[in-house]
Amino acid sequence: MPSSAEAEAETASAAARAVAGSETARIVASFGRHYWVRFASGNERIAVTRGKRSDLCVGDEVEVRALGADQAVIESLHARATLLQRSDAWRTRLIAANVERAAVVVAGEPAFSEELLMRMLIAIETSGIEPAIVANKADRTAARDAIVARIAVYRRLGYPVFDVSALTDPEATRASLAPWLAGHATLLLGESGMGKSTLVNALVPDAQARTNAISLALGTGRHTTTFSRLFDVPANIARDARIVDTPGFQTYGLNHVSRSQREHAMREFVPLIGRCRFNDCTHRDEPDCAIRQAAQRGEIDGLRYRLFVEMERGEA
Ligand SMILES: Nc1nc2c(ncn2[C@@H]2O[C@H](COP(=O)(O)OP(=O)(O)OP(=O)(O)O)[C@@H](O)[C@H]2O)c(=O)[nH]1
Ligand SMILES: [Mg+2]
Ligand SMILES: [Zn+2]
Repeated sequence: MPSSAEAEAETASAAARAVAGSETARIVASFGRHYWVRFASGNERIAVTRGKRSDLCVGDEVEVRALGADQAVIESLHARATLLQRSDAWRTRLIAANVERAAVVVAGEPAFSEELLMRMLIAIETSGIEPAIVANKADRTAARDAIVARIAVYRRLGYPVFDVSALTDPEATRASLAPWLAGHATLLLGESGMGKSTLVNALVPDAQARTNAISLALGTGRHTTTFSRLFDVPANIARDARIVDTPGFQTYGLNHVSRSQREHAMREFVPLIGRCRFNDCTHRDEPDCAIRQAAQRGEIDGLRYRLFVEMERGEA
């Protein structure tokens, strides 16, 4: 039951919206300052922001006001439950808002970068989003054998791992992922060529057609993933599920994440944090470093330890 204060606030904001003549919509694709929005009715259209505002992204809930038949303007943004970003020293990019889950898609061919996987998991976990790993292209058995030991490390750390072959066995892919997807908005992240769009095609049969329609309207290329887009997964595949496809990122900067957050997102580090001799230990070569010693003893994974220390050197 909402409290009366909440109910009043709800009524007040509904009234404000009614006065403004706007309608709530969700951003399902964005390209520059042009946004493809979907209303509760299922209607979709292009909307633009006022001024130079461009701090909106896929998944955002917005108020849209129609200006005649051809134009629509985004008037305001609703509060976000979650926001995933990436950032370097110069700028922060918004990836998606309001997703509850995010899966990093990896594969053996082309071989995924474990540093990028770590960076993405750190960003996901520090945004309060539930992570998972999709190990795609299981049909490429030799390439798969080469990554199986690395994937096992993440299973042991407690990440859900889905072994799938989105291209060659879409039916098993759907069966494997549907229970995890049901009831949530899920973002797919990962390097180019890992199979994110192929996964989306397995889960959303008309995804390609919808993407083509948006690409035509926005005037972008048709066949490569150049912008993120959100799809409803049909209810017969997963109940109440949405999925966001993203372009492959070659870098994933974590400038918006604090050093402490980065450390705490390394799950195996957590019980050791605070046990080093120095409070500001970099875990590189300080004496009595609990984390380096654990790596040397093989109690925590050596590669993840090395990649983290390397990453922090660049981040500092
Ligand atoms: N053998 C095999 N190939 C796959 C599988 N899934 C995807 N592929 C192929 O891998 C290539 C890349 O797949 P995409 O789905 O376009 O990859 P993506 O992650 O969306 O890539 P970007 O859009 O560039 O980020 C395509 O040639 C797919 O046909 C799979 O399960 N097995
Ligand atoms: Mg793609
Ligand atoms: Zn240390």
